[in-house]
Amino acid sequence: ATQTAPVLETNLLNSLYGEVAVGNETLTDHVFKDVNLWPSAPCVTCGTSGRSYDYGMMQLMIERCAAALSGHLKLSPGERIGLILPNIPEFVVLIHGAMKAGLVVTFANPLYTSDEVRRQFADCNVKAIATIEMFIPMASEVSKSLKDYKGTIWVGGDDDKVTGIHGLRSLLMADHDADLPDVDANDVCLIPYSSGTTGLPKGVMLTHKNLVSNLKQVQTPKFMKYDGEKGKGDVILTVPPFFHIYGFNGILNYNLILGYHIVSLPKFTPDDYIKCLIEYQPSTLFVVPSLLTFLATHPSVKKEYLQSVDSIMVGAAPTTESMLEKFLLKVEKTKDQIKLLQGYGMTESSPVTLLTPYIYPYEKIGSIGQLVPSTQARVISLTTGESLGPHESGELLLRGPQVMKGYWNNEEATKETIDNDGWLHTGDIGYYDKEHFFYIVDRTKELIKVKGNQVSPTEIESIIMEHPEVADVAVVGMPDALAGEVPKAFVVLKPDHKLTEKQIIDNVAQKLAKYKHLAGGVAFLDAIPRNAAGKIMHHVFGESEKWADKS
Ligand code: 4UV
Repeated sequence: ATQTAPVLETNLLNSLYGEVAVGNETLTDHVFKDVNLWPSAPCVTCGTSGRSYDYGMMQLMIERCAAALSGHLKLSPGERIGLILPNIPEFVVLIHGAMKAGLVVTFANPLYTSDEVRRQFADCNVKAIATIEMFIPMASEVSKSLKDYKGTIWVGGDDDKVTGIHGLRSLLMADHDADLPDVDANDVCLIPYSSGTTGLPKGVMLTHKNLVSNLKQVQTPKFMKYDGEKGKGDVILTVPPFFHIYGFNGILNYNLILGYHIVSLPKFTPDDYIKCLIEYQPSTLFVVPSLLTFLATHPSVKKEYLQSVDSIMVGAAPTTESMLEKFLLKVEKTKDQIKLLQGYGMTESSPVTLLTPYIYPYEKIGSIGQLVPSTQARVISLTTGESLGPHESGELLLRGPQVMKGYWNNEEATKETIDNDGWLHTGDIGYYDKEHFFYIVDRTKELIKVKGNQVSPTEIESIIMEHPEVADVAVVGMPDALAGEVPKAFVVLKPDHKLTEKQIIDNVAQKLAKYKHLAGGVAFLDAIPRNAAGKIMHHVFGESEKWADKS
């Protein structure tokens, strides 16, 4: 073992930006640490309704929410609360109020069907749900399968309107007798769901320390607009959901720390987005690649609307260099006038591991960036497992204090993802250059990314397998100009069965959120390629004509 160690140390990359101290602050304390310096600055605004709170009011509501969850709903530290909320200002009240009360939050996409929400909330044993009026019936239905359920919170409602439901307004107005706990920074505070490299979505256990470390890592002057200075009052416009790790920690918490005005849309429409560009004059846009494509190609986006914008942050799925350049051409800006920044992350790493510096050489455009402080990387050969040198592609491995504690109730998946030396196996294929800029070129994992959203092939495959006529199935991501990828099903039917493409598509559509629908269609095959262990070789589909549609 001593002989191989030096070999392993070769091609082990450390961040060029040093280390950050991992403290003992809780996430909410860290995020709102400087709030007293700018209490009357606008904090979060709903870009659709205009509803807005300043920092002082936000802090007050968070404290009152924590007291209500603990004192009125009787939720105890460590218990889980599920949020089914779009990007609205009250999202911040609920999530930080819950964390202040020592609760563990899990969030679901409001577009989910009740089956999807139930699966997630039952898996981590949710005791209370907070949602908006539209989804109260879904919350009530889901709550029937939850043990020792303590109550539903109606964000935007009053107590007396629906019996048995707690209106958030009433909760915040009343005084509650609560003894808030001392929260330990090593405690888990967030369980987002991710399918990781394989299988169904799993709960990702993130501690205060994981999330705070990551916020400290990205608050490194080189990666920041004002070299680390806060309180400049910039306006940011953001669409990525707060119920995904990019939207929550990478965007929301990061910009709250800086005292920025966060304008967000609960639901993206081109008209609302353009209205926000004109009305709020944001300096920074946080996007996923499909939104960048919209900005670069949609006829209704005029260059005048982007006059206030000086930087755009893009992440969560692959971005092409040509799309970044197309965008600059469309808005007639130079790379100095609008900085195109890219970040790479995973739910399992809180999320940021790589980021482009605020100022970086133009020839590196398309790179996912450099390692943030306290983060190490290796790129390993897919065949030999050895660590590779510059410009050699292999699987990207990452290590740092932002890496999750593990998957919830799933030691096996944890062991498959984080090895004994603490390396997170990303399932992404990439390389680095001599200046330690990284590039993603492919993926070994099964995950499909539709407009930055995770889609687990296994989840769709198991629904298709429910048809008694289906003998075998594989779901694969197919390239799509706008969404990046869309799911397509390859199906083997039992002899003489006549199940149609439409029947398969409709059944998936009934059970899963829209972005998981089979937009890539269905193809019928004679056999699904599987390896010796019986695992579907998802990767083969993209490569070979032999799997082409035979229907
Ligand atoms: O688990 P997840 O859904 O997590 C994310 C998190 C994304 C980011 C990106 C930039 C940030 O600054 C930030 O705060 C959060 O998407 O999916 C993880 C997988 O998404 C792909 C890759 O396959 C990951 O394993 N992915 C994420 N970012 C990029 C990407 C990227 N920049 N380029 C290519 N693929």
